[in-house]
Amino acid sequence: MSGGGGGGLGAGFSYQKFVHVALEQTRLRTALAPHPSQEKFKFIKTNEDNTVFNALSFSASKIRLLRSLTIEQKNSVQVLDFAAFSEPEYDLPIFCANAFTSPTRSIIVLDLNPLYDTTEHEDYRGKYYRKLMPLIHKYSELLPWGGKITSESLRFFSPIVIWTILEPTEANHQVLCSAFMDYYKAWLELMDEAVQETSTEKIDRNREAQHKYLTWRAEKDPGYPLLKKLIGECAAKDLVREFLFEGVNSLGTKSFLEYFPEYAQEDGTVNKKRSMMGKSFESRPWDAHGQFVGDPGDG
Ligand code: BLA
Repeated sequence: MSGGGGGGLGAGFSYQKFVHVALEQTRLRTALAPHPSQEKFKFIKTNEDNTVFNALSFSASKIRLLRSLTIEQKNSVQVLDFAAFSEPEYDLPIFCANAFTSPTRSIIVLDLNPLYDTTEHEDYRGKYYRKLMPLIHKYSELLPWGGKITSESLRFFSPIVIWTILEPTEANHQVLCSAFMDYYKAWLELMDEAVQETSTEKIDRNREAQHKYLTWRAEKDPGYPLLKKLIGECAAKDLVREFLFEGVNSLGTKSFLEYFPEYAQEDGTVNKKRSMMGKSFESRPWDAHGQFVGDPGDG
């Protein structure tokens, strides 16, 4: 597992290990069954022969979808996209680990993305994040805030989000691996403790919140241009809608513009821009208690 020349990791490491360990941990707590999307996406053909895709998806009693995608390009790009979505009977956060590593830098988002915006829904913040705040205190120095970010992303992030840009060194990789496991174990713990909701109204609300999240990411994920380049537009669209954000076609019927009307253009189509608000938040916009203190104009 040693890095390539000069400590750069573009060549010598793999996110596959993260996936293996996470699946091992999951199996200690619940029985995983292959998800229907698994068959179709097991073998993904790429336009470049030095590139390997690995896609896995499962479900379990409380887990609607647990899926991972890694992309490995010899001596250059390494990608991890690992996420877990609960059944709508639970209002569990969405586990989200995304890493894009090139020979010069790693762009990382690691979070338990809230199903409900934690600034608007203080009860939700209290329920899940109050006791998780030590996690961000543990890592905020080694994995510092990555600087200005697409402002729309903030509403999908929690007060413990790790958003960082790192030099891809062996040491940073070790820290990231440790943070990934800490965050994932925290999610598994919440999953274990989660009690099934019985009110139809609340279940419907959870389902719609998850659908809104899936709708956002299926339309605006920053990884999409690279996927398009590697496997072509059609296959990339399929991968996004039927694998990575599976559920976008089935959990709800609202369209992207119904959830995010600010993206509507005069002719009724969706604005292709990734962001209407632009980038902001120069520094971490939550205080030590997870209270939002951000000012978009702070930088
Ligand atoms: C960049 N990826 C980014 C950035 C973020 C994320 C925050 C920085 C640019 C920005 O401000 O948007 C990730 N953003 C997220 C995530 C959420 C979000 C996870 O809002 C969740 C709500 N990244 C991947 C994958 C690929 C990838 C799978 O996770 C490729 C297949 C690539 N991400 C990628 C690339 C960039 C990037 C190439 C730099 C280009 C850019 O900034 O658009």
